[in-house]
This record gives sequence, C-alpha cells and structure tokens, in this order.
Amino acid sequence: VSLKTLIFVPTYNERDNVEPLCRAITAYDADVLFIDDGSSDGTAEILNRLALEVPQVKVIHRAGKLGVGSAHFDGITYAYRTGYDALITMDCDFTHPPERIPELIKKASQGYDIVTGSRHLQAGSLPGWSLYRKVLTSLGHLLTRVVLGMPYDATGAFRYYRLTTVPQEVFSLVEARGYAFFFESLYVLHLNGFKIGEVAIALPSRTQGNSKMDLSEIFRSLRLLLMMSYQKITQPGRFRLKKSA
Ligand SMILES: Nc1nc2c(ncn2[C@@H]2O[C@H](COP(=O)(O)OP(=O)(O)OP(=O)(O)O)[C@@H](O)[C@H]2O)c(=O)[nH]1
Ligand SMILES: [Mg+2]
Repeated sequence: VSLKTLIFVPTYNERDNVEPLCRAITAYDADVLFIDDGSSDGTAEILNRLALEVPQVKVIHRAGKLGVGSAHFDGITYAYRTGYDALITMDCDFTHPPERIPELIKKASQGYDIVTGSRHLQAGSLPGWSLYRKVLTSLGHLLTRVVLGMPYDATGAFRYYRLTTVPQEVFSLVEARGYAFFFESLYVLHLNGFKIGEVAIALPSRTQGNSKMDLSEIFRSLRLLLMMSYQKITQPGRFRLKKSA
C-alpha cells in the first residue's frame, strides 16, 4: 500500500516554470498543492487553469508575498489537516529535479522521518552559479554546521517529511517565515530526535524567471541564526517538544 502523498510547491512569479513543473510532478502518484502569493506575472491564472484541468492539482492564493517559509508552513499545515501520510516540498524553478522525487521516497522508506536534498555530498553540485551564490551557499552550510551543530544541507527546500511519524506540533516551534524557515525547521527536527536522511543533488541555477533571494533575506537569516545559538543556551526548551503527560 503506497502512502498518501502530497507534493507542495510555493510560487511567486514563475510564469514560465509553473506549467512544465506541474506536468512533470503530476506524473507521480501524488496530489499537488501550489501556494501562490499574488504573483503579478500571470502565474496565478495559469495555476487556476491547471487546477481545473488536472484533478490532483489544488491551488491556494494568498493576498500578498508573505515569504517562502510562510508558504511552506501553510503547505505543511494543509498536508496534516488534509490527512496526508507524506509531504514532498520543492521549488518551482526546476532547480529541484522532478525526476529525483523517487529517490527521496526510496531514502525515506529506509527508515528516515525526513529526507533532504543535499548539495554538499558531491563536488561540482552547483553548476552555472555565480561565485557570489556559491560562497553564500557554502557559508550557510558552514554556519549551520558550526552554530547549530547539524551536518545536513539545511537551507534547501527539496524535502520529504513523513507525517505519520513527525507530529505536527514540531512545526509550531519554528518561528521563521522567510528563508530561515528551512534551517530552523531542520534544526527543530534534528534536536527532537527525528531521523534525517540525505540524497545528493546537483542544484543547477534557474534558467527562467528571477530570484527572490535578496540581501535583506540574508541578513534576516544571519540574525536568526545568532538568535538561535543564543536561545540554545538561555532557553533550552525553546526548540523542544513538550513531553506529553
Ligand atoms: N508563495 C511564495 N513563494 C515564494 C516566495 N518567495 C519565493 N517563492 C517561491 O519559492 C521557491 C524558491 O524561490 P527562489 O526565488 O527560487 O529562491 P532561490 O532558489 O533561493 O533563488 P534562485 O533559484 O536563484 O532564484 C520558488 O518556487 C519561488 O517561486 C513567497 O514569498 N511566497
Ligand atoms: Mg531557486
């Protein structure tokens, strides 16, 4: 019996990517949820048409750009509320290859609660990236290793969550709603003892559309990382699930 699986994709101005991505992922035995944050480039209209055409596709429109982490939080909440057993999350810009989805699932079946795509398991996994982005990604990886003590690639969104073993309350410990959502959520999962697996991915740079990653996101992430390392010491319970009585 296969697990009831949802694939979640956040979108913001992904006009040229959204339909081909949707076609690629609906090839799998899974439902698909898009959360669009008021894209102004026609993405929202394309999604509405796809939701009418393809029975397994669902779209949620939010009023404005609330942040990529906020979209993931809502996607995760939706998956629990709607009764899915497993959730796969990925970007819309084809940087997370749809054809690698079976590998995430296979890895998860080996006894992992969470599986993440890692760019750091093999050399040369950032083809076509600017030096700036390569440095940024490596720095993020170094900091999450040193500050949070996690060996994983914690800043990516290509993930599998097993919802039957990870209780939903874990995610209410995650406060970030921007990019920092990714490393904060993985840290909370790691600290609460959930088993995290990795599959090696190469991350090509996007070919269509524009990046939504900017300097203010980087500074916010750095600030949160410092906050987290401080709270780790001053508020030891901050990231931990309360033991149920
Ligand atoms: N719903 C929603 N989606 C977002 C938001 N910001 C980014 N996204 C989507 O989240 C995914 C990741 O965003 P990207 O812009 O690709 O970020 P990145 O991968 O760090 O940067 P590049 O690949 O260089 O563009 C994409 O599918 C975006 O469309 C947001 O505020 N709300
Ligand atoms: Mg991207």
